[in-house]
Amino acid sequence: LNRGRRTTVSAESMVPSAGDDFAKIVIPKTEEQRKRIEASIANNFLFRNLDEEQYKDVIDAMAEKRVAAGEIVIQQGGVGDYFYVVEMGALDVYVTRDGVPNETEFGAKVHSYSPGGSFGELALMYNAPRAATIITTDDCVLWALDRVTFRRILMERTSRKRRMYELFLEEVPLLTSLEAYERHKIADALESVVYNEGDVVIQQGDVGENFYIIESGDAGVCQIDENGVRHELPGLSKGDYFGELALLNNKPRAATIYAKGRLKCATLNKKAFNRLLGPVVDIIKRNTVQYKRSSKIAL
Ligand code: 1OR
Repeated sequence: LNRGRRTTVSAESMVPSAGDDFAKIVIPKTEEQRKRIEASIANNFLFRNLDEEQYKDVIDAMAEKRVAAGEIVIQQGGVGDYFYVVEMGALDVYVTRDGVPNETEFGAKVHSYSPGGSFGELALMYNAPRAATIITTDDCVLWALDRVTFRRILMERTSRKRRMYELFLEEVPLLTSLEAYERHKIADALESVVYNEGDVVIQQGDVGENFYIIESGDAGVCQIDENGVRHELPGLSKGDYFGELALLNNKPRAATIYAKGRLKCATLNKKAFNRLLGPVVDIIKRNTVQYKRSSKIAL
């Protein structure tokens, strides 16, 4: 790591491509660098569902940036140039807000990033000033994606998804205490699944993989007790969530959830659930007390 020296993004070459009216940015890379990028974006939702060409274009355009601990990567109010993915190291996010006391020169610390995280998309998406300051707390290896490539390949899907889930997530009671930006990150990770009358969403006794929020429709809940007797429990409807218990407790599914008519759910996998719902996990845990009352099996 070139400690103490301001790092720059290495020079890029423009390769005109047949049939396109833009020149793709291609920064030459070793096979080893490509592998490191692939590992860094493997679990990042913004890179999900890219076709082969888009995936290649993104990797071609990325620039390796090594930044020593204690450096500012993004300054709030600045102009957006790059979107970043973290390969190694850690960074803190600070925001100054009107009326909120400033704990540091850069405001209050609101978040941190670790390997696999990404940031800097907002200014590129909305042509807005940088919304936060981001400072390395450790020597970092970052991958920087230029604004043009970000907008061409990653922006459409990201903003479409954030818009699609925005109104819905605002109305989910569990999530009202979150910052709008935290709900955007949840939107990035959500996947909608549709079920038809009678379809089983969760089977009692199964291993828990996903968390669900009902976008539309109704779900029935039933439980088989120790004697094999089936009990129908209070049902769930729009804005309700389920599937959290097995994820929280690492236990088998405690009930069966099935569709009553057409049911549409937004789902998060276990990793995203843990990462994105951390700020409301106390509310979720408090709410599980209600199950203890109606459950027909020991929880
Ligand atoms: P950017 O291009 O504006 C700063 O550059 C980046 O910090 C921003 O994109 C996001 O990727 C990232 N509010 C706004 N931006 C945030 C936040 C944030 N956290 C990370 N970034 N909040 C923190 C939510 C936990 C809301 C604070 C009010």
